[in-house]
Amino acid sequence: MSADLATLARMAQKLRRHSLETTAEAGSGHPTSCMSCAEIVSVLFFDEMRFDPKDPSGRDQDVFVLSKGHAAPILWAALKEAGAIDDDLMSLRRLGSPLEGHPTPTCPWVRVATGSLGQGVSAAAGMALGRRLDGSRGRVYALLGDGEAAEGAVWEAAQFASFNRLDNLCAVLDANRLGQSGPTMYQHDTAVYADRFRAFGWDVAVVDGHDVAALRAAFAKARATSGRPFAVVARTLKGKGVSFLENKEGWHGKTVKKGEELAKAVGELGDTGVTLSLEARRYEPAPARPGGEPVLDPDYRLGQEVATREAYGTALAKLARVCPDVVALDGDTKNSTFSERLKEAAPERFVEGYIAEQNMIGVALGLSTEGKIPFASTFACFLTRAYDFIRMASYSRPSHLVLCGSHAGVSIGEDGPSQMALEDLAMMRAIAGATVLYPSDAVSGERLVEQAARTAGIVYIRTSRPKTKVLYANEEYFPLGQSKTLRASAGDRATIVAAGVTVHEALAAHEALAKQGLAVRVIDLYSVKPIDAETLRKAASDTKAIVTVEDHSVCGGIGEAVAAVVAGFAPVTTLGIREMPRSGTPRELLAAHGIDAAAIAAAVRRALGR
Ligand SMILES: Cc1ncc(C[n+]2csc(CCOP(=O)(O)OP(=O)(O)O)c2C)c(N)n1
Repeated sequence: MSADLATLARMAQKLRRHSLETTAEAGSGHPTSCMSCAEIVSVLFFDEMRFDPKDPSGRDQDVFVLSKGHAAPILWAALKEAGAIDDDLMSLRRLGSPLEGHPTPTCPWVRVATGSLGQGVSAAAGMALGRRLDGSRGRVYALLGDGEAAEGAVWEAAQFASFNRLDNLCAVLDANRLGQSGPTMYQHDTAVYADRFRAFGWDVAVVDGHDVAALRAAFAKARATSGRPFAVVARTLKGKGVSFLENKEGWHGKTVKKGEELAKAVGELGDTGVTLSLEARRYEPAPARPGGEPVLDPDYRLGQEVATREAYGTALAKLARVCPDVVALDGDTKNSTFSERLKEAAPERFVEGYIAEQNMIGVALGLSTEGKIPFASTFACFLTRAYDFIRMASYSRPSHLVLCGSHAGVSIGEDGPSQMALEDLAMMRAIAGATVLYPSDAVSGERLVEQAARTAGIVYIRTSRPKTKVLYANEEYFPLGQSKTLRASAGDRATIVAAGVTVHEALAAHEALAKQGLAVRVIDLYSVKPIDAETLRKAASDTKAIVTVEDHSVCGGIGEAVAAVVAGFAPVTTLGIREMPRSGTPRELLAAHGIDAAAIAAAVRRALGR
């Protein structure tokens, strides 16, 4: 049963009171950003959304994404008032409390971490898409700020949602006129936002965001809209309800002082004694999802020439056949990354993200919260522009989120530096909890795709453009945190650690050095993170020198990863990209940057003083 309008309005005042009191207690936070959206949150949680307050992970119910994550206190207040959490609201921002400064899934009602503005609508679109794929009826609501709407990614998401006809998605824009350090671009000109959403293919209602009846009517209209997403543009006042805060500059991220100031603010809110008990409201159950084990069977011949990017696509298509939860996304590079092979195998599970990488990662994250195993691919260099989305995704602790970056390094050749990923290993290694994989041949490529589907959290797979020889038998396994020692003997004087294309250069260097009577060990570091510290340390104590070689910047890549684990055991020489690359053939570039077989052999001799 829905609450009456007067009760919803009083609940909004109560949510304001909680926001003021909890932030005052914490001594930090954003009460005025909560106060502008109090009616929006009240109407959503206590009238519009269907959910079971006892079941945060339940399917078949509506979900809420607080894109303007700094308004976390009002989310905690609404959840508490709804009976969905029993945490002490006064523990806001205290170490150990799930009620953090910005939402994270430490609170089970939070599906994606927010607080880096401009990301919530992408994640919400991914959730909406996942629901459609599953035939589940739950709707998705995302609340964003007007200042936040200056982020380009918001409009990437808007475009994606209408293109994909996500009519189960509703965005609410809390247009309170003020940002952090001053007024927002368009202040209270709500027509600008409405026009923008319409231009991006959404249906829109512009409302007074403090009028609960108008909000209820807008949400009803949104629910009744089919074929396109719906935006509620709500004109509001920051700090609404308290005379010395309302619509005033200089109060963003500031709390009122406990004592007299807080008492005055709370006094102005009037009656806040309302309580509401929410009954569980959910949709009829969606069809059960069929399961499937990610088991692959590579089918390659030793010595066959196959690019790892192609092996990725082949593996992905096979995976889609055995695993119904696997979904692929790509940023208009599917014919280069070979993710198009999944599209051929299971077209309904291929999501074209077009050239909007930030949104693609946000959508992939949203899909993962719906139980999907998303594989998102593009040229590795273009993932760098989505790094903030990747960073935030790690705080969302996704069950699965696989990213594949193809065209790694200078070995792409003629296209030149704009298309070469030279920073991706550094970037992905730095993500807490991420797994970083780097196949050198088609078999390891396929096996690492299999591993990625089984591995929780963010997994990065780095693939290469040139064809490389198959090195491994089809039966070979590639466990995380291990490596493959491809050449070893009791008389090894040095160890070469390589990955991807440089494994093949290292093997050629091994041969050349052997002809000169110098035995060297060769290690394929396919699991860059977690790293095989044991094998590396043994090699470092068995041999006199370690030479690492990578088609990546020497900063933050394999060399530094290896050096960190063998420090104190053996000296490390790192070969990698140190200078700005140019166009050229792959061969020329490997040589020019000192990472081909000849350069490796020379580095080994130097390291051994020969
Ligand atoms: C990407 C990003 N840039 C900057 C910030 C810092 N910041 C936090 S809140 C805020 C202002 C937000 O304004 P608006 O979206 O209008 O939200 P309001 O607080 O007014 O509701 C800023 C700049 C951030 N969190 N994320």
